[in-house]
Amino acid sequence: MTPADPSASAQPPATASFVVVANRLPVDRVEHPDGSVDWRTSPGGLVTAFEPVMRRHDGAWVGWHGAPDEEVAPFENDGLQLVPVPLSASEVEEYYEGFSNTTLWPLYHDVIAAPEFHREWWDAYVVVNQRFADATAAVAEQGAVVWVQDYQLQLVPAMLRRQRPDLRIGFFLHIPFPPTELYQQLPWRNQILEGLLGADLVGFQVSGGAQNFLRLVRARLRQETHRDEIRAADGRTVVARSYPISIDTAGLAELAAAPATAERAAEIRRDLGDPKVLFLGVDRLDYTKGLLARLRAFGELIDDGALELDEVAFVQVATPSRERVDEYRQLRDDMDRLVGRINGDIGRIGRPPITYLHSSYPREEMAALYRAADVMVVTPLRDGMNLVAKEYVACRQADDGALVLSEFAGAAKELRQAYLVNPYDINGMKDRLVEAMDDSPRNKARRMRVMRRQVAEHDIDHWATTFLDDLAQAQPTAD
Ligand code: ADQ
Repeated sequence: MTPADPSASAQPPATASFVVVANRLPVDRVEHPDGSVDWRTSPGGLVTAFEPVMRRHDGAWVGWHGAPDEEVAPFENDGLQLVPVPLSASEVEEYYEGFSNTTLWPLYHDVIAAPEFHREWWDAYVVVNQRFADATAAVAEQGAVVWVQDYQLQLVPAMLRRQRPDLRIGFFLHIPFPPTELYQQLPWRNQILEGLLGADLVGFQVSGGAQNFLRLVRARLRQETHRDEIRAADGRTVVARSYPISIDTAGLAELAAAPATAERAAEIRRDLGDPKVLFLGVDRLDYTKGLLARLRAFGELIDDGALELDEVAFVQVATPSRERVDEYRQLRDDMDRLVGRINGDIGRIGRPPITYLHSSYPREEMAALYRAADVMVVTPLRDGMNLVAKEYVACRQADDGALVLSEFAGAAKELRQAYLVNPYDINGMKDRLVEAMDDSPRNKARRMRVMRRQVAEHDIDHWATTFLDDLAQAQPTAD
């Protein structure tokens, strides 16, 4: 590996009393024409959530910086201590694209795509998890609080505890934790459960995930549980509980209310030919998001005459992701074909029914899109939470607009007043889209008001604070 010199000048942190551990650091590298390297904080919920805590304590963030085969020394960016963990190109393939995204991701999302099990991917997963644990152990001071994030790092809690029994360790899973029958397919099912049990507190998006985990711990590891508590083999108590993640509601609402956002929203509608009803989808291009069925339902509604081509438009934003994984390339081709067919078959000059966009947008543009849309369509086949649904709600200060939401998104547990759909039922989805569009303004306002209150009261800060408060209550750590 070649060393890269980060532009930041700060000294690496010797110790930190609060450490976030995630696959990726919250920064992207920017290379200037003169060859110098800079880092830009990547916008995202997690940075927003952790920043205040990291600033209050001597916080550090441990994660991969995004480029393979390269060592980067710890550095400071925007006041955050960042500790890069190196990955070789073959580790990116085997640990990240392989075990994380081709084994665990589909397995944890109801095996919508078939998970692949390869022993060498597992080996890489173990090696990389150990490296993350080592880097964390080196940066955490005595008795520090460590918060490990997501499915790429499920072995880190136990690896870390072995080296550092003095730490308070929390783990949060951003994706669903699968039903026991599916989970048991995993050849390394016990190792992962044991890895997670290294934490004092294991957090899930919804209570169903915590229940699945508790059942597996009882059945597979024969450990006693009482409500949400597990008596671990070493005598510790581990708590498994749900903490539904959320968004920076106030920040987004403020942005949505800005006059410039309103103007941009009006401009978007004008550019689309001023449709009477604008449908919007915003997703990563991922097979879990239910993109194909949703667009098929919309196309059929026009075909059936239930929607008038001249009166409606569908904007689907789908940012490509994980493009080196086969299933994702396949989905991209399938989407190209489907959108092409629908637009080709039923569109007219100046009236393509679907506007399909791959771009990534700044927050301002996202807020304008949410403000412009009459019906937000969020129809994943399975989703840990789905922040897009919450973002849309946060932007609807006039309590207008309608959210069509899959029952299989974690967000459906909180946003009960959405127009809920089973995304596998295309006819049902068609009915719900029409209902959401045609419902009276009064009904829409009633639904939106309740959802907006929910998202205002349960924002990202509430999520982080609740988790960390519960972690602080965890049994006292060893000296
Ligand atoms: P994701 O699967 O990535 O997250 P989601 O929760 O919807 O899904 O978050 C996507 C985020 O990316 C949203 O904040 C959205 O605004 C943003 N985004 C999407 N497309 C964009 C674009 N083109 N330009 C700019 N921003 C865009 C995983 C889990 C989810 C869980 C989250 C958080 O799969 O279930 O909600 O983590 O825990």
